[in-house]
Amino acid sequence: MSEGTVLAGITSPADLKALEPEKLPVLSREIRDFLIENVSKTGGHLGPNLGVVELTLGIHRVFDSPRDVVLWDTGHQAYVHKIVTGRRDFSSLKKKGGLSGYPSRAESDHDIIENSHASTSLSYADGIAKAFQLRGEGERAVVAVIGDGALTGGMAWEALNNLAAAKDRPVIVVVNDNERSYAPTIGGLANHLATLRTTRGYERFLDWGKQVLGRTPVVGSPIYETLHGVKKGLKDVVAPQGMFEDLGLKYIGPIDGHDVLAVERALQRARGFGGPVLVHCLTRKGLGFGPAENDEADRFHGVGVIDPETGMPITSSGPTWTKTFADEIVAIGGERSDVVAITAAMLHPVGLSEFARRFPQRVFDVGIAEQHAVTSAAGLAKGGMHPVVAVYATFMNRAYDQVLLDVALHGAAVTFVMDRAGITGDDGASHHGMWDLSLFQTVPGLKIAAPRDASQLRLQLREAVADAAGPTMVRFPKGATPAEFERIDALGSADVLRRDEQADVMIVAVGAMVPCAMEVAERLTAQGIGVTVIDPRWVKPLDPAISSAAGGFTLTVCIEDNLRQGGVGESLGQQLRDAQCTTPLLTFGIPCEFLQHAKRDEVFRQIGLTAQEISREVVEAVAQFEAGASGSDEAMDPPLPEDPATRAPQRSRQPE
Ligand SMILES: Cc1ncc(C[n+]2csc(CCOP(=O)(O)OP(=O)(O)O)c2C)c(N)n1
Repeated sequence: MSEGTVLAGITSPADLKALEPEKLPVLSREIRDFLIENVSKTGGHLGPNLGVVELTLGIHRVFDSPRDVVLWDTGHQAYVHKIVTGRRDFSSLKKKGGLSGYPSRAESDHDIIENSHASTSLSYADGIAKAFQLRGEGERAVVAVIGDGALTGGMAWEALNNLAAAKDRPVIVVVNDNERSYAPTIGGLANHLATLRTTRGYERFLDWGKQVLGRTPVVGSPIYETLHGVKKGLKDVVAPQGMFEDLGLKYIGPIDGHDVLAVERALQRARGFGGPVLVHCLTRKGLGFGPAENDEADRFHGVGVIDPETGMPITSSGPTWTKTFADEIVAIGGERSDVVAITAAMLHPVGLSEFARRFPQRVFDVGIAEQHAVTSAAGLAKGGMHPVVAVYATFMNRAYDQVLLDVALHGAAVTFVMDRAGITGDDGASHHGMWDLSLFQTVPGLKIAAPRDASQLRLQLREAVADAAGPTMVRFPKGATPAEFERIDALGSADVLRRDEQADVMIVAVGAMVPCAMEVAERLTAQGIGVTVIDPRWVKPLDPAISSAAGGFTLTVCIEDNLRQGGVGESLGQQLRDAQCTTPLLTFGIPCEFLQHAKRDEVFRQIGLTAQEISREVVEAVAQFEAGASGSDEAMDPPLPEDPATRAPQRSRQPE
C-alpha cells in the first residue's frame, strides 16, 4: 500500500466514517487501482468488485458492522468489504493460506456468511432479523447486498415473500443492479428492473409534492396525503415499481450506485424506515478498467492471471474439458434439431456460447435457477425435445429433488452435463464438485458417465444424448483434458486399460482419475505387483462384469474424485458383497470435509489423493493381505501410520 494514499489510512469502517466526503472519489479510485494491480496477479472476481466500490463504502459509512450485519449474496463481490475491514494483503488471494475469494468467518468478524452459492442472503437476513427481534436487539440493522443475477434465484423470492410480511422487522435489501449475471441478466425480473432503471421520476415527483404541497397550509398536507394514498396508482403511471411494493417492500431508487453520498442518503432513509426496504442501486460491472468494461462476454466476472494494462490472459491452458464439451454439443446440435441446451446463468463458463450463437432458438438461460432448470428440462423432454442441462457440479446439489422426482421418476430423457466435478481448488469449500456421485448414485434409473479424457467425453456425451430411455449424466472436472489411454480390451461396457500377467491388484479408476491410476500401476509394477486397470466409463450402473472379475485378484482398489461416502467405491463394495466376493477393496476418494481454497494439485496432495500416496498404501495393503493369506502374524499389524508430510489417503481396508 503506497504511503500517503487515502487508502493507506483506512484500516477499519471507523476510519471510513471519519473520512471527509470530498476524499471519497479519491479513495474509490485508489481502491480500483488496488484491485486491478492485485487481482491481475492472482486471478479472481475482478469485474464484480470494480462495480461495488462506492456501494461498499456507502454501506460501511452508514452501518456499524459487525454490530449491524452486512451480508454479501454469493460473496464473490466482497473484496472491497475485505479491504475496508482491515484485510489488505491480497498477494495470496485464493491461494493456500491466503485470503479466501469469498467472505470467510475465519478471516474477520465482519464476515457473517461464506457459502458462495447464490441467492441465499435474503433468507439469512430474514433469520438473523428474526433472532435479533426475539433477543430484544431489534435496533441492529440487517443489510443484504444481492445482485440482479442472484435475485433471479428462487430462494431469494421465497425470502422476499417472508421479509415483506414482517413490517416491523428492519431488513435492508440492497439490489446491486449491473444488468448482468455473467452475461446480461435475463427474464421477467430483469425486464422489470430495466423499467425501474429508466423511470427515475417517481421518487423525484413525491419529493416535489412533499416540498411544494407541504408549504401550502391547510390544503397542502391533505393533498400530499391523498397523493400518497393513491400512490400505487400514481406509481404505475410515473414509475411502474409496483412489483416490490405490491409484495409489501418499501422501494427506494433507483440510486446511482457510483455516487457514495447518494448511496449513503438512500441507506439512511432505508434505515430510518424501520421495516423491510429494497434499495435499488445501479452500478457498472468492471467500472474503471477498460478491458473489463468492454468485455462483452462477462465484464471480467472472474479472471485468471492477466496483464494489468490490457486485461489479456498471461497463462493459457491447453484444450479443456469445457471446450471439448462445447465443440461436441455444437456438432450434436447440428445433427439433431431436438437437442436443446439449458444453462443457469452460466452460458459462457459451461461452454454453451457457440451453441447459443449457432442455435439461438434452442438455448435457454434460465437465470440462477438450477432447480427450475431441471424441472423445465423435464418439461422440454415431455414436449418432445432432448434437453442438455449444463451446470457446475457443485450447483447441482441444489436440484437433487428435481432430478430425483421431476426427471427420473418420470423417466424423462434429460442429459445433465456436470462441469467442474471433483476438486476445483481456489474457490474453496463450497465450489468443489465432490458430492455429485454420492447424491446422484441414489437416483433410480439415472445413468452416470465419468469420461477419462476428451475422446471419451465426446463419445459418452453422444451415448448419453442418444439414450431416449431415461436420464443420463456426464461428469468431468475443471481444467485441461489429460493424456489419453487407449483401451486394450473390454470388460462388459468397461474399458481395460492395462493388464499385467500377474493378477494381483485390480484398479477401478473413475473418469479423470485414470491417469493417476495408470501411474499407480507403474509404481506397483516396479514393486513386483501385477496390476489390471479398469475404466468403468459408466459408473452408474456399474457393469457387474467388474465385480465378477474382482474375484481373480488379491486386492481391488477404487480411485475416484468424489466423496468416498456414497461414491463409486461404495457401490462397487456393495456389488462385491452381494456377489459374495471376498477380495478386499480399498477405496480412495475425497474425505467428508470442507476443503479450503488452494490450487487443485495442492488439495489433491493435502488429501493424499496422489499416485505416490495411493501406491504406498496399496503396496502395504498387498503385503498385509498376502501375509494374512499365508497365516503370518503381519496380517494382525495395526493400521498403517500416517505420513506426517501428507495426510494418509482416504481409504478403507475392508470390503465395503
Ligand atoms: C447457485 C449458484 N449458481 C451459479 C453460481 C455461479 N455464479 C456466481 S456469480 C454469478 C452471477 C451473479 O450475478 P449477480 O448476482 O448479478 O452479481 P454480479 O457478479 O453481477 O455482481 C453466478 C451465476 C453461483 N454462485 N451459485
